[in-house]
Amino acid sequence: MSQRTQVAIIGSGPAGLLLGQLLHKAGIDTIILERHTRDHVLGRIRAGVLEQGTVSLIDEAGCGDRMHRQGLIHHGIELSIRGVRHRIDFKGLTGKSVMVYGQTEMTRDLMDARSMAGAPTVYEALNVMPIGYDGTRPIVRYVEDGEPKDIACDFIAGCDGFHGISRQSVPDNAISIFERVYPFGWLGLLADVPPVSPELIYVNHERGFALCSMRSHTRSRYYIQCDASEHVDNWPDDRFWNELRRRLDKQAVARLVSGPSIEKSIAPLRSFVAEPMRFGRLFLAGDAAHIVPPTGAKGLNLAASDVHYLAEAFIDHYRGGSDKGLDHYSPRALARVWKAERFSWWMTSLLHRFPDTGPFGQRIQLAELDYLAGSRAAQTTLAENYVGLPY
Ligand code: RFL
Ligand code: PHB
Repeated sequence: MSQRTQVAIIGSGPAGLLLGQLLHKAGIDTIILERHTRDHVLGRIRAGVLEQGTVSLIDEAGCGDRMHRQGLIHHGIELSIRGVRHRIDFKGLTGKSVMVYGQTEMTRDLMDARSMAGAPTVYEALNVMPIGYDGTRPIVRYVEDGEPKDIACDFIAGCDGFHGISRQSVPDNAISIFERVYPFGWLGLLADVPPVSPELIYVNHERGFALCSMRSHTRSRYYIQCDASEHVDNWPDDRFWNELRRRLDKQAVARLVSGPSIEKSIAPLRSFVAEPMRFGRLFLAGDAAHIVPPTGAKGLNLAASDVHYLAEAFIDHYRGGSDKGLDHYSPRALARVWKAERFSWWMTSLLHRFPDTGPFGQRIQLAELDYLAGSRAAQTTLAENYVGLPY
């Protein structure tokens, strides 16, 4: 069976859904193809911190009501260094704040808005394949309920994440890959217990990095650095809570409320950029084109800034007939991507134990953290990047 749309979107993560909603608002037709079920997509526990730019885009997409009611505005973060906490005052240093609102909730809001708008999403779309994007008549081929189907379209948006088919469909000689894989992962635990502190605490500790985050006043998200080869089955809840306690400062240990996990998983850490982000009529956005280690809370926010540039480009194309935005999409997005890559790599290097950190490396980390704790200029640099560089 053959169908037609203006923009075929592969992937119904935050990038694909946000793009679909912004295009829908502008009267541009889309079909989203998603490999998994809706429940599977909503079951993934990932990012939790939204930059103001991301919040504005969600508003622009008409999906911000619940986020503004339930999201928590954070004006700063804390760094725990040798058991002493230092606050980075985002609001005071940059005039900006961030919003703590789970990716799962944002995804649900975008999915609900898409259903309300009657815009089509095909879940469990198998063997999805973007074809012919070098020419003028691209097609996306897939299998639904055992039936082969085609979508004819003007453009394809590859929003299918790091393991997606869009980037993989590009010939090796047309793409350059820049990558660093870190020798550790993050073991994350979600529990219905009140957060240990009103703001996030990023911990540098000799036993490894830890992060105290949250989803609400009653739901906490904690992470500890673990070996890349660790398996989550080796980490019963008690072992997790005990290890976390060993890395926290005394005051945090006294206030920490533990409880049964409702989710526990290990995420590998990687920096990755594919260049360019456009191949004829195929445009990559979000994790399909780049990955950052989660230390700077940038993954989801970068997906949003790509989508901002891409939606604007499609809207200009259809409204005004100008293709400037489409032509500039890749360099424009990559300029912001690389700055977030640098920041995420820097935060990761500053806060984690590496196998080769050694006593010298440890002293250098502590000197840099001491400098941060005492220098308004250094704090401003961190704050400006964390709250998000301008689009
Ligand atoms: P997503 O969210 O991966 O969505 C891609 C969607 O495409 C679908 N898909 C396909 N559909 C059809 N055909 C195919 N062949 C397909 N292949 C894949 C997938 O099922 C999925 O639904 O990418 P998107 O939209 O670019 O969004 C990016 C964000 O999800 C990502 O940057 C962040 O979640 C990264 N990230 C984190 N970022 C943070 O800022 N803070 C975090 O704490 C944080 N934790 C994480 C993370 C990413 C993780 N991953 C990717 C494993 C924890 C994990 C475990
Ligand atoms: C989270 O809440 O999941 C989270 C927050 C900040 C990060 C990474 C993850 O840097």
